Amino acid sequence: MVYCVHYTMLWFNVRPAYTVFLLSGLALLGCCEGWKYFYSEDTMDYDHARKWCTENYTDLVAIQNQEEIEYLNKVIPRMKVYYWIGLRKIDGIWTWVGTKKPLVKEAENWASREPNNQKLGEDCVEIYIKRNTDQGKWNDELCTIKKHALCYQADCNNSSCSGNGVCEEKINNYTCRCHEGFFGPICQYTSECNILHAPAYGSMNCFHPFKNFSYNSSCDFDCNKGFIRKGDGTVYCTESGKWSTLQPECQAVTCSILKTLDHGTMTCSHPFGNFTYTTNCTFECKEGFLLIGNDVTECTASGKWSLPVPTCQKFMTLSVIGGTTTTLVGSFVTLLLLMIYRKSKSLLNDFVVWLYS
Ligand SMILES: [Ca+2]
Repeated sequence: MVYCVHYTMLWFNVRPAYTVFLLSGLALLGCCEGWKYFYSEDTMDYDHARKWCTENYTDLVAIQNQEEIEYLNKVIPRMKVYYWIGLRKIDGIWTWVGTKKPLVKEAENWASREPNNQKLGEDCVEIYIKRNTDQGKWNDELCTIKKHALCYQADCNNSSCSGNGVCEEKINNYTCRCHEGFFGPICQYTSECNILHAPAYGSMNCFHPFKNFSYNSSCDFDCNKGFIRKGDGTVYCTESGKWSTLQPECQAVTCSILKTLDHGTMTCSHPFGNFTYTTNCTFECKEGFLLIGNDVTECTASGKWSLPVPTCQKFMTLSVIGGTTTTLVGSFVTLLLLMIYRKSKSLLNDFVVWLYS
């Protein structure tokens, strides 16, 4: 709670017909201008008094507590007639005209033997300012009787609490009840989280409802083709100024680990880690062995190898009937077949496999 404990009195001529005075609060924390009271020099019936207040200020005063009553009795001058306040009987119930809320028992401040409805139809309420007795107390009166209007001007508006809190009127002051995630005298500050960046091999898309990387900011993360997100896809900046969870990472998709060939070699490049996305492996067979299949394969974004791993087959010896052994060099046969089937590599492979099986 912040209350202004000092005030100054300033005189203003708002309109030629009326001189009003302004109680300007010296706000603690230097944040607030103060809740101001005004009264009319002229007297008027209740309806005109309310009209005058609502046209020039906010409304007839709505008494909130005993402190306000004491304050008004202290600073408002005594007049021949007293002042209308924002309380009147509506459908038989004493009601604050500004809020339409009924007067609760605890807030009653009637003068002794009031409300007495003495003149019948005493449906409006005046406040005794600086009366010899019952100072600051209320009396029900005929609404048609002319009295001074006692108005207030609220300070709370949409920007009072930076749009981030509930403004509560106080005497000569207002206070802000800040929404979650905001703080400061007028809720001008918000919790801030550390700045995030797009992950390696991924992207980040953030939404900042208030301020960059502050309370309620949210960031979505995606990973490039061939990478998998490790962690939540969305993180939020919380009230405490910390992210809801750790920023996710993008890890390369993995393929099965390949082994080097029997009777051959395998040479691999691993741009993003062993046997992961875009790993490229080349195969060769030792001398005297023929490579059956494709000599290159690559780890794809789906986690599968682009082509099966080849094998190395030894060149074979063919036996000829009659005990004479003639060795045909496998490479010669292969060269011949290559010439015949050069346009159909798979057929060639099948044939070679059949030949040596
Ligand atoms: Ca009365």
